[in-house]
Amino acid sequence: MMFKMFLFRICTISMILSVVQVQKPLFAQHTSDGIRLNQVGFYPNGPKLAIVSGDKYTDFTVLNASSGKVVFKGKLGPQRTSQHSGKVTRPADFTSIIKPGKYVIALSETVKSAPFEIKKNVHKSVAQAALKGFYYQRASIELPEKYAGKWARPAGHPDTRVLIHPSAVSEGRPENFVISAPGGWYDAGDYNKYIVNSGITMGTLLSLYEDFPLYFENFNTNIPESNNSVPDLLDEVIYNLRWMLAMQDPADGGVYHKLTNPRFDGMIMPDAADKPRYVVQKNTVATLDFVAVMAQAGRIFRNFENKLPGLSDSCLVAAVKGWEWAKKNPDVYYNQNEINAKFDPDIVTGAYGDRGAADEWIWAASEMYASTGKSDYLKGVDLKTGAPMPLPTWNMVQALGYYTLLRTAENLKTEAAIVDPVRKSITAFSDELLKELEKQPYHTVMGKNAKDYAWGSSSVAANQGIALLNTFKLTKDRKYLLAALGNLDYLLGRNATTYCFLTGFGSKKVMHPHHRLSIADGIADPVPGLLSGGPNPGQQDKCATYTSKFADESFTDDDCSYASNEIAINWNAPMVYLSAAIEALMEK
Ligand SMILES: [Ca+2]
Ligand SMILES: [Ca+2]
Repeated sequence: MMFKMFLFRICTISMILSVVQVQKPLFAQHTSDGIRLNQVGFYPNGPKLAIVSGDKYTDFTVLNASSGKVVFKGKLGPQRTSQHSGKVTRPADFTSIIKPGKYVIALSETVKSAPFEIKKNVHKSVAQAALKGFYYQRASIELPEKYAGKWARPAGHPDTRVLIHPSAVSEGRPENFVISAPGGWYDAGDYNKYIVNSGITMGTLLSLYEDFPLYFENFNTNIPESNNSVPDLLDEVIYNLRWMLAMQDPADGGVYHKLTNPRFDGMIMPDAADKPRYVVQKNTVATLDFVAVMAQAGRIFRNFENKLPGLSDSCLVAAVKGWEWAKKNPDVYYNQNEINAKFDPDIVTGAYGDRGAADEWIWAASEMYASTGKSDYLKGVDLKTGAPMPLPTWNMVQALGYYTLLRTAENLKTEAAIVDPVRKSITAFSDELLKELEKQPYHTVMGKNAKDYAWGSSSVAANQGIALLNTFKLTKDRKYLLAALGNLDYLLGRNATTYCFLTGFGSKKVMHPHHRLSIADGIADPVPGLLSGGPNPGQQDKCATYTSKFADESFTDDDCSYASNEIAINWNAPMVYLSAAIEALMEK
């Protein structure tokens, strides 16, 4: 409790300090929360839109940020009304400014936006930071200042002496048998490592590489592996891949659900953590997620055999063994409450309990087919293309399989009967998103439906962007690309909360994510490059600092808020994908 009070005091002091700091910069005394825009900036050749809240203004100007000279005068577009709050907004379109520079939007002498940039490669630093965010999440390793800057820290959670939990006992691995499974990324604001959530995260990052391999030849994130002539995106992925490989029972191919403390660590740094760690029950969902990741990784690393000898083979062998285990054990589900009723110690960390594996079969089968060319893997798997495509989430991954079937169809000469319905499904999903875009209060497909503001809504926006980009690839119709860019604008500030959701970026920054590393390190700035979960009207954390219950505003930049302001690897991965893919496509 004392520790909590102490933290509270630090937060209060840093809040006062940040208020003082805000008053210093040139334009900040006039900076208005009423002008919402991508706070990072815009492409010279791209659309440029700000959203003005309220109905007080009819005109706007754009000023050169250093000279104050007016460079553009415009009329605000027609009024729109938020379906969530009933509040009105008007768009300010300044697409016609194509000259690179720093600008400010003004509604009056005193009501102005913070400065923003128009420049080429405007989101490259965003994409690099979002990928670097994974480096900061690395377990079991020291982060030296050379790579981590002021967020340098000693190693923690070595995970070289991990116990077999009684729920995970098998022949040759009795209770409390010791295995070694070091490395990998911390999952989120906590320090545990979950196979299911690693699944979608790895699939998203590996797909980014497969979709844009050339872009990553020149994409450096200043990590220890930056000069090894393997793309840094893949180096980062390998750090988690090697941990995942250690989570497979070598005797039978089944994969443990997670590597975890029984209870969450306190708000401490990793090197202060000393609780025992366990692997828990092998199950079908975790194993199929593992299979999909290993199949995809094995396929990609075939091209790196001289730099990473044997890695591709190890992944493909692990994938086949996992597939065989899942075939023999098709309905073993992780139920934490049941396990706790039967075994000790009780495990109360993130459950990631998923009671439906039909989507994991689709994803795993698609990856196995794509890596082996053997269509037998798809036999007997219902691709479920008759129903609307569900957006990827940690427990609903079939779209990851669709993207892979789409990506590899030409090379594999996949039967039209298989891939045509997949193409239709992805396109139908995007067309549904685009309906009535012109009526949306922030002119984004994100937020059209209240259900978009689920837990981790930022990842909904990013994953919608990925679906749109896949549709752009299919159709070459630029409207899908621009709608994806609109969701990136949403994440970087064009939203009802006024925040830029990626730590370290924007004029209105997230400063207090629910993230143990950022809370415990004593550094005012949070670890950079992490995507805050975003608005979630569930408000399950019951934090006292929410200022609105409206779905699109239900966010608080407070470290108590695990429901709206946590970070997580499965949210960061689509942010990396969206920002990097937009860079690759807009700068073509
Ligand atoms: Ca590298
Ligand atoms: Ca599932």
